[in-house]
Amino acid sequence: MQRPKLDPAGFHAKIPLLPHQLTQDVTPREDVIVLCHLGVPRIDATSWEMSIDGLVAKPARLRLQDLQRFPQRHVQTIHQCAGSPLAPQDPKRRIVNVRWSGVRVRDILAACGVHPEARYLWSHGADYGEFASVAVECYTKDLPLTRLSEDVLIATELNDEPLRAENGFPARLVVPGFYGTNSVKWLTGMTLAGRRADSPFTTRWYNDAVLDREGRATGQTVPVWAIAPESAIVAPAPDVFLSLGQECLIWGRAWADGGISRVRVSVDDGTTWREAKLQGPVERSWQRFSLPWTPDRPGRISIGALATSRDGSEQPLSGFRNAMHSVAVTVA
Ligand SMILES: Nc1nc2c(c(=O)[nH]1)N[C@H]1C(S)=C(S)[C@@H](COP(=O)(O)O)O[C@H]1N2
Ligand SMILES: [Mo]
Repeated sequence: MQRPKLDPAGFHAKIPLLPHQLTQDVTPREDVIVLCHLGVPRIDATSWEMSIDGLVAKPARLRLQDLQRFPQRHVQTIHQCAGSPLAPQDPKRRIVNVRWSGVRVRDILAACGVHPEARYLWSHGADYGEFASVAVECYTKDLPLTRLSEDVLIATELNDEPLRAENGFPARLVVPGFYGTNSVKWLTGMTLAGRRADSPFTTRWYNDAVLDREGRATGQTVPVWAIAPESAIVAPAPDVFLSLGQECLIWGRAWADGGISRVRVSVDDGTTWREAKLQGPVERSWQRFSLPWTPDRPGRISIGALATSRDGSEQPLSGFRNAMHSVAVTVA
């Protein structure tokens, strides 16, 4: 396929919502984050096609009408950017919760006959150019085949409408529970392989240092795949005035790959913690947590929340991309 025009070309991002603005359970399409390392390819849907190759019995080329022959699936899920690959542990809180529709990658691969020695699925995007002074042939990511659960989709719709160009029109990968970086937009192809992909976005960036118990680097790395437990406070909003002795509701969103089992809230800088009420999840969505609170001392108060995932891992206080979110309010 000929390279599509990029408009704009180069890094392009829009992060429309801050945590206190995440008031809607499903984020409207116009408020969905946009994160493009290389630019926004403008693709003509009528000539779009993607390839499936590598360790398969029957390589394939698929057009949009071929995708439509597979059963249509939907998934409601958290969609989170892991942050800048140049400052990977800076908390950025680029999160939304949306509904994707499309076809299962599993169904497509079943029709191609995957060889038993295949271990990874590489996905390629139509974007190309330069990121952080590194020349990039195309945006490529990988994921382990064991992760191809039922809700890994080639999506053509976001919130029941066609994708916007910035979000991957006409077709993109969606890996619910994995950080957004893995969900390759503007798909041009997928390759079945026995090893990880050697793209700058799989080797040079998006690998976290593994630390030992004392927090020292071990020299090992892990790919930025599964979303770590995290929570964000929606209300109260930062810097609001609250009345002494008057009850208010602290509430927010919490999420992790595999779901959250508890959220604790502190209003005294972590000296004491109280258990919040936790809902959900609905499918792979974020979960709502809430705790009624009656401010009992005047002054500046910081509210913090920490989530624990169902597999028992805890959101850290600081130092990591999923570090605690806190909100300072004034009680008068
Ligand atoms: N082809 C391609 N896919 C991509 C990217 C990209 O730059 N190129 N950015 C990734 C990153 S870092 C994120 S967070 C998500 C963002 O998806 P969105 O812009 O639809 O919200 O897309 C991912 N898929
Ligand atoms: Mo991202």
